[in-house]
This record gives sequence, C-alpha cells and structure tokens, in this order.
Amino acid sequence: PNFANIETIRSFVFERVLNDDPFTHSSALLGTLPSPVTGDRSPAIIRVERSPIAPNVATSLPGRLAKIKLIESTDIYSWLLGWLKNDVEVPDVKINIIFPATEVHIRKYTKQSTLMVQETPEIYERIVKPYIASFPASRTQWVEHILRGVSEADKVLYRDDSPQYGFVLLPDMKWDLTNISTLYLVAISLNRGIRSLRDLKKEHLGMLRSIKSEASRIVQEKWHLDPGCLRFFIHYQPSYYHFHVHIVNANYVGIPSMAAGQAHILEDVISLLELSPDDGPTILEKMTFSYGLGDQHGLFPLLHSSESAES
Ligand code: M7G
Repeated sequence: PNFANIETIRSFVFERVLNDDPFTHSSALLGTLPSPVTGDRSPAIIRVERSPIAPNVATSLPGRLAKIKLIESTDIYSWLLGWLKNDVEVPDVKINIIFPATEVHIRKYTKQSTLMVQETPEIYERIVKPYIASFPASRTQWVEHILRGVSEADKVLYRDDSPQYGFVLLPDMKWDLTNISTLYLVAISLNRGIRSLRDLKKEHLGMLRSIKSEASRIVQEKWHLDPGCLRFFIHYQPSYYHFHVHIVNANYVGIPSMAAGQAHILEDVISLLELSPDDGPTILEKMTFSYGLGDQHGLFPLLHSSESAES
C-alpha cells in the first residue's frame, strides 16, 4: 500500500482500541486495511502519538491560539484548554502503521499488566533460548532489508561492512526525524548470530565501542549534540532477536522503552564483557536477569509456569 497517500490511511476500518496511554500521549488502534492487489482486508495497527511542542510553537503561543476555554481560575493560578490554529507548519501527530499485523504485533501493542521475572542461566537455556530460536526469519525481514540496502537506504547515517564489527546506523522508526529532543537512532549489527545480550562475547567489544564512537561523532556533526548527550541501551527482552543498540537523546526520559530491567546501558554491558574471563562463559551468560514481562508476551506463560513449578 502507498501510505504516502492519505486515502490509503482513510481506508482503515477501525475495530478496537488496543492501548491508550496518557503518559506517551498515544493510542494504538486495531482495524483492517485492504490489500492493494486483491482488495482482501487484513489486520492493521495504527499507533498515533502527539508530537512534542516545537520550540517555535511554544515561543509564539498566544498568536497561534484559535480558541481557548477557561477551566478554573483561583488567586494567582489559572488553567485552561487551548486549540491551535491550523496554520502551524509542525505536524500534530506521528503515526506508525503495521500492515499486515501478526498476532505477535497485536499482542505487543495491547494494554497489559506487567510482572517481574528472574531469568537464571538455567531458565535461559531451558525456556528462553528455544523460544528465541522458534521465531521465523520473517519476523526480522525488515532488518535484512535494511542491512542489504533494500529499504531505508537513503536514511542510513553510517555503515561498517566489516564482518566482525560491522553495523548499520540509521534513524529508528520511533523518531519523527524532526525533534532533536526526541532523537532516536538504532545501530543494527551485521552479525546474524547475536540474537540477544546473552550472546555477546568479548570478541564483540570492538563493535560495541565502535557503535558508541561513530554514533556520537555523527550525531555531533549532524545535530550538534555533544558527546554525553546520548543514552545508548540494549533491550532484554527485545522485540526482535537480531542484535541492535538503541541510541536516544539523553534528555528524552521516561519513555516505556527505558524501563529499568529492560534497558541495559551499553557502557555497562561493555564493562561486564571487559570483566568477563577470556575463556569460558561471560558474565552476561552467567548472570540472572530481572525484567518485566507483559501478560501478552509470548514468554509470559512459559516463565510463570516455570516459577510456579519451582516454588
Ligand atoms: P527492540 O528492542 O527489539 O523492540 O527494538 P522494541 O520495538 O520493543 O523497542 C527494535 C527497535 O527497532 C525499536 O526501537 C523499533 O522502533 C525499531 N524498528 C522496528 N522496525 C520494524 C523498524 C523499521 O522497520 N525501521 C527502523 N528504522 N526501525 C525499526
């Protein structure tokens, strides 16, 4: 489908709200869209998120207001609602579309309650590793397309093709490419063998250090953010088991992808590898990871039945 055409998005038939999050000012909607070839409808997820207030909007706010409604006024305090004029050049919302959406996508975007789990190396070997191996290659087709230059080639910021250290750096689809305050990039390893944090070895230190230095250099050149203005982290569990590093403006805090337990600071991971023995399992293989799992996550029933079996 051609999502550059507004009519394509208008052909979305709404089914239900998957999630509605006041903190991220976002909603995820489930519905259907027609196939451009057959016209048959398949599930589609549309996630819509209010954009941050651009600096030029904030500094000229009074003139940009089309309408206001006073809620209350007391002493020196007043609070009201406002509607902006339509002539603002900055977009109101950022839209992400997944089509056709799989059951895994629908579950990921569904509101869910989280429980903490402790993943020992034994649980990793017995439950998590087979779970990761069971994902079909189609799940990371988008990664292969980026690595082979089939998609997003014009967005790539840096590419290192060396087989051992190689990676591709590009804007994450979470970023609107406009607001530096929400700058979000992703570095994707060329090495298909690293499925997660647990697979990192000392031999990957060169790649991890290079991701940090090259991304810092490029962000400074292109967006004038000094080194130290970026937060590098790795998810465990990630949604996609092809190794990648999240690179986010250090001042962009409080977003769900930074939850304690899920986001592991790149420099900490580098340090754990440096402290690992030259022979034998690394600290990342030997340690117990604690993280939150949503009740819709594929690992949730597997890890909870294993915990109840132990207790
Ligand atoms: P993750 O830790 O596996 O999962 O990160 P998360 O999505 O739960 O955070 C994958 C990262 O890749 C996320 O930050 C996604 O926003 C980003 N991402 C996913 N897809 C499908 C694409 C894509 O097609 N292009 C780009 N540029 N980024 C993507």
